[in-house]
Amino acid sequence: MIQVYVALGANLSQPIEQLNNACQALLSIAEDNSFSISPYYRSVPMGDVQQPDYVNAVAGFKTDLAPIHLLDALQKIENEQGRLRTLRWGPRTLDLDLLLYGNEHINLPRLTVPHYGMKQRSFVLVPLFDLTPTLILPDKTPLASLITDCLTAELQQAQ
Ligand code: A4P
Ligand code: MG
Repeated sequence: MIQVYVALGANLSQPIEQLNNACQALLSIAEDNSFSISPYYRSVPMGDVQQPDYVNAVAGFKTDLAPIHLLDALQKIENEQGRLRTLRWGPRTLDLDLLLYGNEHINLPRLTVPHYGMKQRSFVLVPLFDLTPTLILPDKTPLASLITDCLTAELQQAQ
């Protein structure tokens, strides 16, 4: 059984309800008693598209599903909650990104793990830290140091 982490994001059609529904669906694919969910955070949209604020969270659970089957299951949940794929980085009812699959590095045409953007996104790092503050990423970076880097990157040096 593998410990996995999934990022949840929504900014359309009652985002909090979207996340609540997604949790129910994820619970049904998680091994018994392994599911946990971070607090929900409101975050400003990343990227240039004008769109409503997001609600973001991270879920952790254990699974026997192979990586690509887990991705299939996540995309099925997205589709069931009315996800339309239009604009890249555009608004969505539900986005489920596979952040970590144990300590594995995965490079398949449909799946890159760790998720390519996770190290720069405070709306992913902070809820992940809520679940597992001592986490070390597969490349041996401590999660806590990524959060410090992310904060520092938001400040500009004056001189
Ligand atoms: N894919 C590859 N690796 C993965 C993975 N680890 N997890 C492929 C999930 N999917 C993965 O994703 C496009 C393709 O990525 C999938 O078909 C899958 O095979 P998508 O969900 O269809 O498209 P997308 O989400 O629009 O693209 P992308 O690049 O994944 O967008 P992001 O990075 O998810 O960003 N601002 C805030 N504040 N909060 C947010 O949550 N999210 C986005 C979307 C933009 N701005 C945001 C937020
Ligand atoms: Mg996505």
